[in-house]
Amino acid sequence: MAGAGLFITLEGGEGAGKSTAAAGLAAALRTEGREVVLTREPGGTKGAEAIRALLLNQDIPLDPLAQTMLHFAARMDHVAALIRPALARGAVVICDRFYDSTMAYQSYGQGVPLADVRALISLLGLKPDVTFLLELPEVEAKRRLTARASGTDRYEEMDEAFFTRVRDGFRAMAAAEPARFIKIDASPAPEAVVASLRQALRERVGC
Ligand code: Z5A
Repeated sequence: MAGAGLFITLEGGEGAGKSTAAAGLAAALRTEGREVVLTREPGGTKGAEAIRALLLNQDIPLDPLAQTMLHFAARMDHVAALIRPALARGAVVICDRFYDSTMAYQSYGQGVPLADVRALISLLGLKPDVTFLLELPEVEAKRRLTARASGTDRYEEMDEAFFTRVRDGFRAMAAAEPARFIKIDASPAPEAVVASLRQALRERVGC
């Protein structure tokens, strides 16, 4: 495990319900008396949130490798200032997206060589203990996002083929690392999805 705590990440396509499930899991664990740090990427610290604003702004063109470096610059600060200290004091850290999103979006989606992202991961030196991959049919994810009706960002502007590559990328990563990834059906109601996460966590790490 990462330090004395437990590092959990949630991954998947946009609208799969990651943020909702992460908040639900955090609430469940807090009820059981655990200290939980709930955070997200890109973001999580003041510096990383400033980088997030640049990364999601579709009016500022950025080369895919530059986006990759910015995602990792934000992540380095997030890990150093928030995640590592929390793990060191024994907290459960739940992070909405982490480096698997860079693999999926920048490598599988935008063509940045996987080896470049792997080199940055090794520089980071921190791996999640458990990664939940939330899977939801595209049509249902679109329905949820339309119902939410928020503004669009750089990545939401991409075409269908991009999102297919991202989805295939997540599946390939989950297949390559079955000891870390847990696939979750994200189509039931929010409470049922949280119950699946809680149960899977108990089975996988006994927590
Ligand atoms: N990105 C990247 O390219 N490289 C990287 O390294 C990283 C990220 C870290 C961040 O966008 C973008 O950055 C993201 C990838 C890229 N872009 N895309 N595409 P973000 O942080 O703004 O958004 P997101 O991560 O894609 O998440 P999201 O759009 O907020 O979706 P979500 O967190 O998976 O879903 P949600 O907010 O929990 O739920 C969406 C709606 O569905 C909402 O109205 C809920 O009330 C509803 N919902 C949730 N769960 C359910 C269930 N179970 N049933 C019914 N309705 C539900």
